[in-house]
Amino acid sequence: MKNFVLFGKPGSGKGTQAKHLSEKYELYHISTGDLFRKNISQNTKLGLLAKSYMDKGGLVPDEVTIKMLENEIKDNSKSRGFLFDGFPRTIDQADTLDKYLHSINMQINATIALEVDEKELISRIIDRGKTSNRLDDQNIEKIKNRFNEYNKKTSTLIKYYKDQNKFFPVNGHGSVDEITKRLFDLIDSFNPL
Ligand code: B4P
Repeated sequence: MKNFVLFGKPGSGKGTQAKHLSEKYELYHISTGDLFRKNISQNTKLGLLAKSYMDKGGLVPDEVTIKMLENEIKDNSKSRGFLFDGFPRTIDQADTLDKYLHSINMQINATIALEVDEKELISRIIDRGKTSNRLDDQNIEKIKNRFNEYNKKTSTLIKYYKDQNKFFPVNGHGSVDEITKRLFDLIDSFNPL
């Protein structure tokens, strides 16, 4: 079983590329952002809580996010592997994920980071905001807050995974197809799945 983390700043294309990767390598795709948005659309208690953070561009608290993630892994334990999209986003989330996977004889095999500069990210997010109805996409201050959250809480994961020799950066500029090909080439260069 192989498990990958898709890593990158807000809007770097994690969700976009996760669809292609999970299809080709038959990985179960877990997007914490999508799970929160599903809960919001169903007006659950978790959704209401998540919304109060997401709408401002902040991260949802770790204890809530980690519990939801563990349940999702348990419910899909027969999968060929997992593709974690947007998780982990803090050192606590990464530590808990490592310990949890270890307890069920699994591990993260690679963290693949999409690298895109902030000017391009702002333009992608504002563009999506015209149709997405996502409040966190529509306002430059909220978008900047998402970058601040990334810089304060998430970017330290680069060292965390580098120290484990599991960090693989990929150029995230270009067309969706070009980036997908770069990701396929990288994953195919690992030991056979
Ligand atoms: P996420 O749902 O993870 O979303 P994201 O960071 O905005 O975007 P992603 O990188 O997936 O980009 P996408 O493919 O959509 O997070 C949203 C919020 O949820 C967070 O801010 C936080 O509040 C909360 N949250 C989620 N996980 C959490 C966690 N673990 N802990 C705490 N809180 C958590 O692409 C963006 C846009 O660019 C799209 O419109 C796409 O079409 C376009 N695009 C993609 N690739 C492109 C390309 N090559 N060229 C041009 N446009 C492209």
